[in-house]
Amino acid sequence: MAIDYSQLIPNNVDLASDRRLQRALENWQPRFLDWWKGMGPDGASAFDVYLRTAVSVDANGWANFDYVKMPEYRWGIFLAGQDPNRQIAYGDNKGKPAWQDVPGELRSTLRRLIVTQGDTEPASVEQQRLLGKTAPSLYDLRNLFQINVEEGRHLWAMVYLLHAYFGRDGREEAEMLLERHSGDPDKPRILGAFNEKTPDWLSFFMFTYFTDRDGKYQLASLAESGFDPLARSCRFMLIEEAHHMFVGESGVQRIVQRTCDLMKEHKTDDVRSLGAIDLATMQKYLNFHFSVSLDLFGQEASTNAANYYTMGVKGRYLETRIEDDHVLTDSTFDMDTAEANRIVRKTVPALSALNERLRNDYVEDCAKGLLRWNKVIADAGITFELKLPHRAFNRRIGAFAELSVTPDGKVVSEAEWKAGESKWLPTPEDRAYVTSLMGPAVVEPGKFANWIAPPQRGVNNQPANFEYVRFN
Ligand code: BYC
Repeated sequence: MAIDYSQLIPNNVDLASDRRLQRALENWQPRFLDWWKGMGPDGASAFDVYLRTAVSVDANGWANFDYVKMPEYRWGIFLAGQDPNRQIAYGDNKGKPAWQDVPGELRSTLRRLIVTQGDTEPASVEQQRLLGKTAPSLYDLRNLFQINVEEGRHLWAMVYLLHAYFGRDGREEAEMLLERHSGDPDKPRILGAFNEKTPDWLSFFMFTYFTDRDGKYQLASLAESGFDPLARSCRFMLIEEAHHMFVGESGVQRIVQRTCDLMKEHKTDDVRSLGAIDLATMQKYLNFHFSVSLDLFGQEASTNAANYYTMGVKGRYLETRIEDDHVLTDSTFDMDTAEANRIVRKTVPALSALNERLRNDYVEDCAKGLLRWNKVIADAGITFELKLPHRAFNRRIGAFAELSVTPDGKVVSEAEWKAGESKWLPTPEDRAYVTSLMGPAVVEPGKFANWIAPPQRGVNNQPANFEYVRFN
């Protein structure tokens, strides 16, 4: 169904036919806008930004570019097309028609998953609120704002589900999504990584590479949900998510490129003296963002995850392409876990290991970007390799939280770990150095901050000196 842009809330769910729901969402809309003005990109309301807005959910329609003032961006409700014959692909309900409404017994489970997903979206906008002040170029500023408005829309996607399918509880949860705030000691966001700071652009690119990629895997699992409106919402969100990860991957790559260029040109490892970010510091930021993002997958052994699967609420990554019985009651899974202060390999029931399985898919995907970054380093003739730390390193959630593990996977005493920490994770000094590079935003079209290389290509094939943001 085409998106109806004549409505106050653009949508492709025929909102006009349900007056109650329409009114409830129109009531939430000004609250969302207040939140955006208070917690969204700081001081950027009057800017004209070259943004992509979806005008339909099909291949031709979701990438429509024009200048928009962000508070006027048409946040709306867009679900991917419906397959009327869709069946639940796994668990006890395998083969039954997908649910168009929420089964009573799954109400609180589904609500909780939707709230957890929804909570991350505004959280990331809050985390990135101040980054516009130090953007390394107009190109990067525009990408930041594109991500921010789309995370806002992803919040809309979950709020629509809460309002449409969860009655009064859903409406209350939708209010709470605007009341919790990233890092707020009294009302923090639900998941750990979303209460961390994103104070500089190296953190931003690492976040969009590693943490948005958790988004990809969680959304892909929820896109397999038996609850069809959730599955269709997530399928459309995934299309937008791809750009966010591209911004992260290409952003880190451009920093690596600039650093390598300077190392070669000046025949030195000391790029800090040249105002760039050394590779060792990048490795520390990588270690931090990867480990924090691994925590987002939950416990290795999880009865929650087993129940979600068995009930048909949350599937595996690309569930329908996997060749097995899709019930998993007789299957096992091999994974690392912690026992008696050691990392041990165990064979466990596959159902209880679904979080870990998804984490495996994620880790494999994360490694691909490192291959590209390392190619830049190798092509420059520099002997250095960025590495993913061991998955037990620096964990707060799951079996490894109780162990002290080095990035190469060695279990050490707490004292040894503390002694090594400054080599593995960004120190206050490293953070202060990176922050010191974040000068006032570079606003001249085609110009870039000293510590990052230009992109290979412009947005929507625009030329290098394109004016992506007009400040007015
Ligand atoms: N922090 O059985 P477990 C994105 C809790 S990112 C705090 O493993 P489960 C985005 C857990 O709640 C994607 N608490 O739990 C990216 C549970 O509590 P109870 C976001 C945690 O449910 C960038 C207990 O520990 N989407 O979209 O299997 C920018 C037992 O754990 C954490 C989703 O996460 C944690 N990290 O797994 C913008 C999808 N981990 O029951 C956006 C929806 C676990 O004991 N969420 N706990 O009170 C889920 O599927 C699940 O909630 C989780 C947790 C995978 C997160």
